[in-house]
Amino acid sequence: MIDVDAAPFAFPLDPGHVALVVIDMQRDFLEAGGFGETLGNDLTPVKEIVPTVAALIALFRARGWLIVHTRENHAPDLSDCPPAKRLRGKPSLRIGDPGPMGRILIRGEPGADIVPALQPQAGEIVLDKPGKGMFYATDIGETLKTMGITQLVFAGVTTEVCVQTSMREANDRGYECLLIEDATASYFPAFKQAAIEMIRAQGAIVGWTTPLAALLRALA
Ligand code: TIU
Repeated sequence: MIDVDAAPFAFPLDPGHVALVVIDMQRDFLEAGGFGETLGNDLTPVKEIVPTVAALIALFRARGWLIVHTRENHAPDLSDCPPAKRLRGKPSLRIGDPGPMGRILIRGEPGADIVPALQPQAGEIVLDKPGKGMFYATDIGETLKTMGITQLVFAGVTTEVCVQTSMREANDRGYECLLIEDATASYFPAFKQAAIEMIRAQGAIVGWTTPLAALLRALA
């Protein structure tokens, strides 16, 4: 075990059983004309974390540790998109509508792909998920179990939506979860801060949080 300085107390990282999960760093959430912007959001905070997420990915690659990249998306016929999700709110474009990067959040369209700076490499898992959480309607639980993974380090967007949902799902399934604070972002900085605090409150009720620098120090 390697102790990583974290809140609310040190995270006991187990090198043989840890994986990185990069949540939904897709063009549809980071680039103009995508789902995030159609919901009325300012993209600045989510774009800012790309270099930090890239450094975190490089760290796991250098160690040869498993990396999972998730993508929130739907089948072209929308059979895995509940009407309640598609019809929610008043976005300028809905899921499945044609936009400047293809159909919004549809599997295989340019907008649903991961941003160029964070493209997955061979041997890494790319997980398409129809929900906010990475375990809902996917086979990742079986895959991680087969690989002996017991700890998940989280990064990606958005902190309080898909990242927090995935961390809560993972926590309930018995994984120890560490969120890298500067490798996650929300369209709402106050929501990011609140999510970080609620994850690590009550003695790490959902998991631990720490900046990338602390993980780098622990692994130096
Ligand atoms: N990936 C993810 O968080 N999906 C969202 O829809 N997030 C929002 O904050 N809208």
